[in-house]
Formats: sequence, structure tokens, C-alpha cells
Amino acid sequence: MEASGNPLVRRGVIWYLMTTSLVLILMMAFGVIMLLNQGNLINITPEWFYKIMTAHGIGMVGVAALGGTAIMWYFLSKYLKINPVIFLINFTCSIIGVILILIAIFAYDFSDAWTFLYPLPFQSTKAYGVLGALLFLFGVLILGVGYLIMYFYLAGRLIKEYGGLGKSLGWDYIFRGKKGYGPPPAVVATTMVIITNSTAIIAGAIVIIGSILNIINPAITMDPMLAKHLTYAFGHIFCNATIYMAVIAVYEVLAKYTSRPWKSNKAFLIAWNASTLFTLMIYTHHLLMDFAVPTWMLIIGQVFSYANGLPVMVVTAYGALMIVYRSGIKWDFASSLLFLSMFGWVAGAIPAIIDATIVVNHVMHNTKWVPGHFHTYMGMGVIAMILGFMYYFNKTEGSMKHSRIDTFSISLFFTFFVGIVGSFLYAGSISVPRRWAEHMPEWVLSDQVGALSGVFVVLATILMTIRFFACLKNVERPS
Ligand code: HEM
Ligand SMILES: [Cu+2]
Repeated sequence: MEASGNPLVRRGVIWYLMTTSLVLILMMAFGVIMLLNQGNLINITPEWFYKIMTAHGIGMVGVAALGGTAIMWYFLSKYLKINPVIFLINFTCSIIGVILILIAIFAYDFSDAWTFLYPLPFQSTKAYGVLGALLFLFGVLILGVGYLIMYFYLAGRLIKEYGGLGKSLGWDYIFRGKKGYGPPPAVVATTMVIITNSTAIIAGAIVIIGSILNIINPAITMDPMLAKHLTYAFGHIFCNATIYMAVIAVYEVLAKYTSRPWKSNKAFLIAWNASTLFTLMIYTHHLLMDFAVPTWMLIIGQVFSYANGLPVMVVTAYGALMIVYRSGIKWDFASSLLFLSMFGWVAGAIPAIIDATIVVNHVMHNTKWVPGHFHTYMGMGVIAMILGFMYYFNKTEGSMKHSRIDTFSISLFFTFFVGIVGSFLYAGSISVPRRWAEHMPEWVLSDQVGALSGVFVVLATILMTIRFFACLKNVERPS
């Protein structure tokens, strides 16, 4: 399999993946600590629980975004001449952001959850002082700016190369009857992510700057409902975008393993266009409990939440099955992780669809059902795609070979991740609230099962990370 030409891209991808895997392990350990506390197996103060919860939430979203970006950049650079300096600028902004966020949480007690819902950041300054909130908000802002620079640069390149973002989304084929296949899937997916995630980050930047001004001068206020809209437009879309970046690995790697190109046919292009539109519309499913939001908005949130991920998920899952079917594919760490990640993604969408139903939502939304849903598609979907890409990268750019230990760690990861999400979904179904540091005696069993499963997931991830680092030494010196 051919290696990527540009040493700077290779170097950048290595930095991204090293950071991703190490932070991932640390954040998973935080997850286990939360479950141990909820399950009464250890005892930490509520202050510490919420600090850890804040770090875990933002850290995991950050990890998914970093890994997804590495995937997107690596494959996109095979189709488009792009300047790796931008890739590294984004990395630098992320690292600065992460450092500020960690200082905010662990040195200055910021613990308002990663969703920093206005006016919480100001309220908490009364207990902890302004520095924590300001450092956290600036950290997220800088991180966002890094992504914005990257997306604007990529938008510029795509417009130059394809004649517009509509063209790189395949509108010629959808609307003007152009024959043949559209732009490569990596290009289509990148365009979608540029459009949706730039919108998200701009919404986020507005509400973050508003919050910062409000902390510096409390006379400056925002409408809390508007702030909530902007915050969830940001949080929802940013999380979604991680999977739309990471899924590029599924297209590229499965195509390579089967020697069957993954072409963007009309159904594929329509699906990605539909998901572009829906992803922008559906964040209102986070506001289903807010009676002040106009009903039509909630109905849009509900109806399109059903429809949102579906088009891309269907063309991708169906495409993956078709490309693999009778291809004589060789199953190793990369192909099996990426294939399994499809199921994580699909499985994760099902509880979300249930929860996005307004009547169900009123009962379920603040329960562990919700973490149950997003841990499925993030953990067994996005993270599995990133781990699969880590192997693929090492194999393609270095000389890594599949070994029995990899089969073991992959099985361990999936088996026990099912244990974690199963314990969350079960807890949700018996109405255990999310984000509670202390749990009632009748809930702790599910927490203990989750914690035990979590230990094995951490172990599996450590094994995969050791393998990744150990094999990296063959990458730097191209053979
Ligand atoms: C070993 C694996 C993991 C464990 C044990 C774990 C555990 C937890 C726990 C206990 C919570 C708090 C649940 C509650 O509200 O009571 C949580 C929240 C969360 N987790 Fe994880 N998690 C893991 C992996 C992941 C992964 C892979 C991601 C995403 C890539 C992730 C993203 C989040 C997010 C965004 C929250 C929400 C934080 C908040 O409510 O503000 N977690 N996790
Ligand atoms: Cu959402």
C-alpha cells in the first residue's frame, strides 16, 4: 500500500494521533472514576466529580475532533494540494486550548460541565472566582478558532479546485444531470463538515464571547434562551462533525483493502447533501424541555432528528456491506475495526431516535439514557474509527503487522464497551438521572457494572496505544 508523499503531513498525523490516544486513555480513566464514585466504590467530593465530568466531556469531544481531523487531512491530501502548515496551526491552537482548559478545571475549579451553559459560568465565579471561567472559555475559543482557520482554508482550496462548495458536494450530478461519479467521498465529506462545523463554531464563538463579557462586566447580559440555542448549535454540530470527519477512514480503508474504489454515486451524494442540511437544523432536540421555544421549532428538531444521520449512515453501512461482500477482503486490525465501527455508529443512533421523540424525551432526556446513546456512537463509532486509522496509518506508512494481541484487544474493547453503554441505557430505563455525583442505593449496581466494564476498555485502549507507539519507529524512516 502506498505511503503518503508529504513528510510534514506524516509528522502532523503522528502528533495528532499520539495526543489523541494519550488523552483518550486519561479521559477514559476519568470516566471510570466517575462510575466508581456513583457506584459507591470510592468516594470523591461532588466538587471533584464535576471537575472530572467537565474535563471528561470536553476532553473526549476534543479527542474525537483531533482524531477525526487527522483522518480527514491525511486522506484529503491525496486528492487536493493542501498546505500542512494549516494542519499544524490547528494542532497548536488545540494544544493551547487544552492547556488553558486543564488549568481552568484543575487549578481554578471550573466545573460547569463542558456545555458551559449561560449564565452558569458567571454564577460559578461567585464561588470560585473569575479566573477559572475565563480560562475555560478562552481555551474553548482558541480551540475553535484553530478549526475555523482550517475550515476556511480548506473551503478556499475546494472552491478553487472544484469551482464552489456546491460542486464539491456534487450538485452537478444531483441537479444538472451530469453523468458519472461525483468528487471522491473524502472531498464530499470534508465539504459537509466545513459547512456545518464552521456554522457551529461561529455560533459557539458568539456565545463564548458573550459569556466572557458577562463575566468581566455583569451588566452586559445575553438572552439565556438565545444563548442556549447558540450553545447547542455549537455542541451538537461539533460532536456530529467528528464522525463525519472520521467516517472518511471507512471509505478509504475498505476501498483499499478490497481493491474496489468507493465511488460517490447519486445516492451517496444526495445522502451527504441531506445530512448537511439536517445536521444544521436539529440541535433544537436539546431544547425539547424548554416550553418557551416555539412548537414549530421543536417539531423540526424532532422530525429531522429522525432523518438526520440516517441518509449518510444508510449509504455508508450499505456501501460497506456491498464493498466487502465477496471481495475476499483480508480482515486485520484496521479493516475489522473500521467495519465494526459502522455497527457502533448505527447502534448508537437507535436510542437517539427514540429519545428525540418529544413524549419520550420528557421522561428520558435528563437520564443516563442520553449518555448511553452518545457513548455508543462516539465510543464504538468515532473512537473505533480513529483506533482503526491508527493501525492503518502504522501499517501503510510503516511496517506494522496484525498480531494475535490485536485480535484480543479489539475484542476486549468492543465487548466491554457494550457493557458500559448497556449499563448506561439500563440506568436510563430505570430513570437514573445523568450528571449526578451521588446515586441512590437501587442504582449503584448499574454503575458498578459500568465501572468494571470501563476498566477493561481502558486496558484494551492501553494495549492498542502501546502497539501504536511501539510500531511508530518504523514510520519516520521511509523504506
Ligand atoms: C472507558 C470509557 C468511558 C467511560 C467509563 C465513561 C464514563 C462516563 C460517565 C460516568 C459519564 C457521566 C455520566 C452521568 O451523567 O452520570 C460520562 C459522560 C460523558 N462522556 Fe464518557 N465515558 C467513557 C468514554 C467516553 C468516550 C469515548 C466519549 C466520547 C468520545 C465520552 C464522552 C462523554 C461526554 C461528552 C460526557 C458528558 C459529560 C457531561 O454530561 O457534561 N465518554 N462518561
Ligand atoms: Cu444533539
